[in-house]
Amino acid sequence: MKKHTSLPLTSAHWGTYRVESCNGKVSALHGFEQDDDVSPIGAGITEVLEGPTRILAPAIRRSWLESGPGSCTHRRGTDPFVSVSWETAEKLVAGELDRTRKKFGNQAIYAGSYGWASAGRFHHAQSQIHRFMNCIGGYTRSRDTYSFAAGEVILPHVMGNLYAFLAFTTSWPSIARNTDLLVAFGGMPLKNGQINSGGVGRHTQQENLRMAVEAGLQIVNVSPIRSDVADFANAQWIAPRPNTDTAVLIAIAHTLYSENLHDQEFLNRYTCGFERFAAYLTGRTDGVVKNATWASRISQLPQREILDLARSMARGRTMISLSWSLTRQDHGEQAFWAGVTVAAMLGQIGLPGGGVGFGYSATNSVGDHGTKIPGASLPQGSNPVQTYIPVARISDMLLHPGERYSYNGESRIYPDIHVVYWAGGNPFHHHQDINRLLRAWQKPDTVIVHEWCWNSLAKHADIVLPCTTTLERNDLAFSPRDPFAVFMEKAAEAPGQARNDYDILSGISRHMGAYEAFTEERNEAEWLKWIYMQTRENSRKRGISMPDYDSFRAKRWFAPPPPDTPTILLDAFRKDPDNYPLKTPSGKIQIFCPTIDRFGYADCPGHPVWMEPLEWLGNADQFPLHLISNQPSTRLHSQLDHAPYSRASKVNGREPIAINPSEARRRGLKHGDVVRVHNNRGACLAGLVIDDGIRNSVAQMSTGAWFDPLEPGTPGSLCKHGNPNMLTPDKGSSQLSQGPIAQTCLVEIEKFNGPLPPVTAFEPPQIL
Ligand SMILES: Nc1nc2c(c(=O)[nH]1)N[C@H]1C(S)=C(S)[C@@H](COP(=O)(O)OP(=O)(O)OC[C@H]3O[C@@H](n4cnc5c(=O)[nH]c(N)nc54)[C@H](O)[C@@H]3O)O[C@H]1N2
Ligand SMILES: Nc1nc2c(c(=O)[nH]1)N[C@H]1C(S)=C(S)[C@@H](COP(=O)(O)OP(=O)(O)OC[C@H]3O[C@@H](n4cnc5c(=O)[nH]c(N)nc54)[C@H](O)[C@@H]3O)O[C@H]1N2
Ligand SMILES: [Mo]
Repeated sequence: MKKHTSLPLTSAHWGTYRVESCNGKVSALHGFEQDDDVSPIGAGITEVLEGPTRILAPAIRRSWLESGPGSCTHRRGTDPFVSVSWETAEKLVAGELDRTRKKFGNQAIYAGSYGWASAGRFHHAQSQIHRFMNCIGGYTRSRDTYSFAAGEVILPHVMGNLYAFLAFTTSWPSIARNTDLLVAFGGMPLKNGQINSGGVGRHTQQENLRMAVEAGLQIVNVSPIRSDVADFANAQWIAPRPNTDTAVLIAIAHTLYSENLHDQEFLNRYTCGFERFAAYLTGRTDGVVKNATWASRISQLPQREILDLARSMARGRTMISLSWSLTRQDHGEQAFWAGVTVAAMLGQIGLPGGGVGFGYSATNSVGDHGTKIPGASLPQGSNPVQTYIPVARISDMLLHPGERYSYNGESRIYPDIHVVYWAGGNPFHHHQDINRLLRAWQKPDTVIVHEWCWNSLAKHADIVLPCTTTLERNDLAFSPRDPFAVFMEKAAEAPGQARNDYDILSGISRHMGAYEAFTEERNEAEWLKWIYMQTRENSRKRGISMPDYDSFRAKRWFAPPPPDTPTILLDAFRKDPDNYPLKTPSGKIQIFCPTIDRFGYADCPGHPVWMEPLEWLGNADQFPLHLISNQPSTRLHSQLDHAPYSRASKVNGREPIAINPSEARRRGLKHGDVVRVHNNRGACLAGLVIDDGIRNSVAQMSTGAWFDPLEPGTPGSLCKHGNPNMLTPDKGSSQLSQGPIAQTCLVEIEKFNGPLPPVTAFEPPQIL
């Protein structure tokens, strides 16, 4: 490893790497010497920088080019593309944006452009596109995330801003020293800790977990999947039916209350509205006692297991970890609200190693003990257009322009979208119910996409503009959640005519009279220096002394020393609630929330409640398996699915789906079979894996396999490769948050007996 320390660095959401290159091409990536737990996701990018999946020139869908905007939109995904020059592409894009803003107004351009894009502060596709759109009069934007919309909308009503809690999560050293029991709802999968949005210098989740386990930490993994906590942690595995955690948490609350194990003083001083919740627990409000017997019927956990868990949580110092996956469910607000309520009843919020955390190991940063660099970003300007959608309502918006919907106390109207502009995200990966998305996708006149690879999004666009990867440009990585600042050095020439997103947008802005406003006449080097200097200034104010720009560039990275003491979430609030109130209307934890209560939503009342989700094992009939489409261990979402590491994980070329031996036996299936996974919304093929670490009646299939329809352009067609979003429902989590609910999904699996269609996901479209 030592010999690589003189090589340039690059940064990705999955880690930092030393880059070896030769004659303008990258030959290898080597793990960063500061990182003892390098992710294997990164290295394989070298294999796909060039080759058939790489987009080399601007391309226009033929019908669109020949007959103009809105032509044969049902042929998106089947029409061939025509290569054009940059000059032509720029003029077509500028002309179409101009036509749209003049004829329909800027709100008819949807540029929410959700997605993870790449690490690097300057060449961050969303920052670029939003800045550009603001320079040409604005756009309809999106808000919240696919990660945890239900959580990020509910928490400000209950406790405060989720992002602040993620930044100040009680850090692992505090857990190792103080926590007796960590109860992880949704586990703490190390596979997810490989990732950190914006880059990661050192992967620390594994060493932290080991340190805590060696110090005697007991862990309970509450999850349908045993491997959600690493084997070495010797966790107790409790597997309720998926989507029933809220009922389990409420029964834990009931047990604490009825056995007088709760901390009434804490509830009095730091929370409000507990009485209303207690009346629900005891059944005074609805005649149903929410005890362990009740939750046992819902979750199918033995009643004893729930009682024992509640009692052991009250016995010592307990940390509750609430995985983000709990929010990507129907009524996904409730598990976070109920989890916070149980933590409040235990009275340990703000104490070392106690209380609650949101998703330990969901990314490397959650619980990481490091000094974060307050990195500056590219200024976005301001958006004069007021219209937005909760991000996961995209199909609804396209299918129902002018219709009303509820969101967080407001009644809003879907705008009428004519142009969809996407850079740095992949809705054909991330959105639920792709068959419905395909129908919605026919609505806009024009779909414009910046991509570097011929994935399903690019194939379903009208105008495809080829962009660079991080290895083909200079950039700066500082994640607001990671201690490392990295100078990302250009290591290869972009193949073909690929351009940086910045250069693509600069070119278009020239045709729209927005060049000066967009670029401020700075080039890449000038913007990088500008961003660094802003960051250095922000850091100085926080007592972090960053080197001057030239020294930083020469050394290529910088990391401030870690803080002297561990972070304890809400310790100031606990010590002095009058001077450090929470950012809620009462300044306290709101177990009952008058604001939400006033909204009058049947699907999100004023305190945590259990409600049956749309689909769960309690109403399974024709489709008896609960599908968990969780994050993949071998890639980031759909990114690098075409690289060797992800492709090596496929079974018979298809995305693996795991069920336990008895479910396999019942269906006469064996390891390696190609199966058809289906429900009333759609179907995909997958490769069967048998794993006794999967709960009964559950199937696990990661997200991210590139969508590969048997009959392109035809909603309802089988996906040959294994994209689970063929199956997931497209419904808002509630009227409060309208978040995505991918983890609420029932399916059936059967052996696929027909002739096996070859996977074509990684083949480019026809280009004329
Ligand atoms: N069923 C199911 N679905 C899910 C989830 C689930 O758990 N289950 N999880 C959801 C969650 S939490 C999330 S966050 C989303 C993630 O969804 P996305 O963030 O949309 O997924 P990515 O595959 O990361 O998409 C990023 C895209 O940006 C492109 N890209 C990378 N760098 C650049 C660049 O520099 N410029 C440009 N123009 N493009 C670039 C990549 O090629 C890729 O196509 O998925 C959601 N979907
Ligand atoms: N390697 C890798 N890491 C990633 C990502 C990636 O694409 N690849 N994506 C990143 C992103 S964008 C995000 S938002 C985070 C997401 O972080 P998480 O939401 O934590 O990720 P998941 O893997 O979807 O879910 C974690 C586990 O929750 C369990 N689970 C699902 N449903 C239920 C349920 O109803 N009850 C219980 N008790 N458990 C349940 C599943 O078994 C699953 O393995 O991950 C990040 N980390
Ligand atoms: Mo996410």
